[in-house]
Amino acid sequence: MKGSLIILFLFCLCRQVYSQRPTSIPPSPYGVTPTANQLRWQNMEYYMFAHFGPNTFTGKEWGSGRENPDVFHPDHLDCRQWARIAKAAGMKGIILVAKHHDGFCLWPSRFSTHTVAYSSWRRGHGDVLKELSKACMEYGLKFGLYLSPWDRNNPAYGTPAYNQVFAGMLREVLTHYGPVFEVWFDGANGEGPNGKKQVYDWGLFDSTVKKYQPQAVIFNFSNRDGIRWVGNEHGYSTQTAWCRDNGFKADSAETGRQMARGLENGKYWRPSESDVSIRPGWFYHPGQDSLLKSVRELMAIYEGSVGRNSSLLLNVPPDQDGRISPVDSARLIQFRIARDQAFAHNLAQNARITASNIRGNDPKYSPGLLADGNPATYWTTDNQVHKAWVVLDFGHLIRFNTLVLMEYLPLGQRIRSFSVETWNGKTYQLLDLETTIGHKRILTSSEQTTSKIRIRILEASANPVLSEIGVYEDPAMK
Ligand code: FUL
Ligand code: CA
Repeated sequence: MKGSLIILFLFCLCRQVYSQRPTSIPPSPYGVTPTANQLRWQNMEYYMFAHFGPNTFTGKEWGSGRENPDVFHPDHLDCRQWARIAKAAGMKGIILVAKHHDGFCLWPSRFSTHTVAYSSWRRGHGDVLKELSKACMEYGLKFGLYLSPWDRNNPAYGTPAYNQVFAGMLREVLTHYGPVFEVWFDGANGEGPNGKKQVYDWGLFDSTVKKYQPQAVIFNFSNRDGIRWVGNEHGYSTQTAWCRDNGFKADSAETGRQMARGLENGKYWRPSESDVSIRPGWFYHPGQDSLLKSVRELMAIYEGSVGRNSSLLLNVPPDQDGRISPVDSARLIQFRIARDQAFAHNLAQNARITASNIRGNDPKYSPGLLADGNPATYWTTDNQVHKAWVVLDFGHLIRFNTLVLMEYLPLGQRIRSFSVETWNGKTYQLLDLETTIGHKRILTSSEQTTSKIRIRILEASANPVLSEIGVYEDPAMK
């Protein structure tokens, strides 16, 4: 009898120890997860697009491919100025349009006669990629490249030989200018000089990028290290936005909204990128100097892209001198100031944060880590707990109008719906009912006065893993 009691006691003890231990090991990843390249890219959030080429001088948006290379003469080209402005604007990199649909190469490609080498600009010795890649390095910015597969100049376009030409061009730009963080393939596929359309060899283009720049992410036609298009050129993602989709199909009939939204259980991790121009056109046209997006519009775009689990690729086209014009640079800096002011002081840092469940009761997963300013630390729950809440108790009344939430993506995107409530002294009142979070979610509201905020995770496909919460009072919205 005594012996069996001891055995029972030991059994209970083991069960206790066993049932507590597994929960404090980190959660397993859920579903498809990002690669290290994609994670690094998602953390960049905001970077510059630079459309520059013959169109800058001819006033066109789509060049014919028949322009005289001499039209390209940025007499005061200053790529360091671009980099200096991008840096001051808070951007993390610059993606240069190295070849647009007109086929003109901003580097001396040996696969074409429509290049800087055939222009009288700098007597044929100019190379924009060289200057910009160096400037980016100097200013600690990442360097990316846009290349249009559609080529209205190349005589081989429309024949299988062109795929080799394009792969050769890729090899040139990916081997001469240092590390490239993103390669941007424009999907446009029109007719070339012989009236034919090209059947693109995406597999070849994809493997060429991976061969020479294995750390690069690829927009938009790849399933490995892929980035998807957000489906519009206005800079807006949708409220529900998943990092996954079912991969690219060249003849996709997906609508813009479907592209922005992605798929909860898609086969590939392919987060979206939102490309938009600060001006009406992608290229610089002097007549558009008074038509720049306002700071208010840019803030709305930022919240609609970065704030909806996408990234913001903002086009700021250099002018005919080869410089970013003063109106554009002034607007970028005003936008930076507006963001700095909006996110100046995270009130969550002074709140006491509690949660309905803490994984294994382990301080490693404590809700306090939601306001430590470090996206690498997170709060999470026991495996079986998919619904949970966190409360931020400020101890006194605070005012806020902006809330930021971040999901810890190395473990996959899990949260399907959540609510935000404020304490009115007696009960919690619903402020917002939302769906996905992803890398970052920014929610704005009218000015709220409260002493407590409760965030409830209502549905998640696995235990929720949140890395940061921000509570702000944007003075511009008061
Ligand atoms: C489109 C192009 O046709 C535009 O000219 C621009 O480059 C934009 C970013 O992509 O497909
Ligand atoms: Ca954290």
